Amino acid sequence: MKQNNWFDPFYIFDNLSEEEMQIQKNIREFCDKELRPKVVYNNLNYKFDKKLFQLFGSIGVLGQTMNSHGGADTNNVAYGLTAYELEKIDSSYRSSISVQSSLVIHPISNFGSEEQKDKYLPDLINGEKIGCFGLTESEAGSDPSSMKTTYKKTLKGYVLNGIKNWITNAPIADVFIIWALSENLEKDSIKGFILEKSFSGLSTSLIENKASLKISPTGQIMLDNVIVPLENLLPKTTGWKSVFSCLNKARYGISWGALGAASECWLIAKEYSENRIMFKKPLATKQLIQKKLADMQTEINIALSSCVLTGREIDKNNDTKIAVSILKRNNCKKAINIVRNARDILGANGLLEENHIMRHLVNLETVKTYEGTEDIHALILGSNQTKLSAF
Ligand code: TGC
Ligand code: FAD
Repeated sequence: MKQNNWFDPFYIFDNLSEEEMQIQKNIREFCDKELRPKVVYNNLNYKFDKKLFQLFGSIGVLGQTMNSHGGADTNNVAYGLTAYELEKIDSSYRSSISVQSSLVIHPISNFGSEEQKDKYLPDLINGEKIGCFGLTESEAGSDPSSMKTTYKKTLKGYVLNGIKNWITNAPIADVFIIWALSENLEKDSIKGFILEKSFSGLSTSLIENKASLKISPTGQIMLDNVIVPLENLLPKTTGWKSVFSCLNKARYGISWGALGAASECWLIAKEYSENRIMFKKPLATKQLIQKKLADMQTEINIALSSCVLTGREIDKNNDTKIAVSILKRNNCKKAINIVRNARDILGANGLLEENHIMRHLVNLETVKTYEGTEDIHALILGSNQTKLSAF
């Protein structure tokens, strides 16, 4: 009989395959060496080093489930574990690999032509090129179909006009996946395009003073009569479900990542409470503190189990979009509560940057918002159950 392990009561990590365990170990070592020592400084200074993408590429975490063009060909549980380890350090790092893998490499590999795949995927996978995904606009967030960005067909290709807002990596990107509607803004006319930084009429700006996800550069993309060659249309998109297939993949990674942030803060709070003497005894001897730790352990482990189950179903190519909505909504909500309680256990010390918790807390405000807010996922689940839309 295996011995009970307080950290892994369901034997989740114990039951991973050898390869999954090795990948998790490698990513954890990479994070401890390359990311953890600089994260507090980089966060205070809004600093994202572009060269990190080459490092991410070299350890195989960009497009890691791809089995061509240099992808590491891992399964989806390994991809989840990668997101979990990266977000233990900071949600910004997980965001950068999520966007590149799920929102840039995935649409090119699934909806692109062979020429597009050969041209763009190798450099996106090895980290030489940085990608971004432009769906959201100032007045089209939860409802992207209200977008105003348009394409117009010409003899040579397409002309794009519009402004995308709140786009991860936009200010540092080389490759832009842009979603646009035809000039009459008909919802079903949605098409995806691959744009390059050098295209005339394309410019970006940085959103300054963002109080959350400070390491990750977020910005706007301005498209002023940008001429996009015919061969840069993503030819195999089939309407909105193609757009949403990218979001499903990103939301799955986010579900694991949020648990990474939560686990990190849980363990920081546990250790602190074991060492902090108050009322002449360690805080960890107090029932109220133990209840908080028990709640953290419970929510994290139940959520992790569901993440593994969902990853296994994705690997079987089963439809998991509802499972992913449940996970994205639940794990972000639970993670933010866990991190808030961890902050509480550290008292005033919980407010210090070097204790990491406040940074995770404010980051999770972004994570809870992007890729469908908590309430939008509630409405997705409600309409799926009742077949009645409440949007
Ligand atoms: P609706 O009419 O329900 O659906 C249109 C078509 O799409 C299909 N579909 C899906 N397919 C695959 N996966 C999903 N999750 C799908 N959801 C819907 C659907 O079956 C239908 O197909 P068909 O064949 O009948 O045409 O679409 P709607 O316009 O009513 O939209 C529904 C809603 C509100 C759920 C959707 O707009 C939504 O998810 N809104 C949230 C917006 C959002 O998540 N934006 C994310 C932007 S990217 C980002 O935030 C990146 S953050 C960086 C990072 O990830 O780290
Ligand atoms: P809104 O849609 O205006 O929602 C505001 C509030 O109203 C929310 O609480 C919401 O739940 C609620 N609400 C909305 N509709 C309803 C309804 N029908 N019923 C009840 N309540 C409702 N987008 C990209 O395309 N690419 C990116 O790379 C990207 N990166 C991002 C990075 C960051 C740091 C952030 C913060 C956002 C990013 N986004 C990106 C945008 C993100 O996807 C949107 O912010 C998100 O979809 C929510 O849209 P919104 O901010 O316009 O909020």
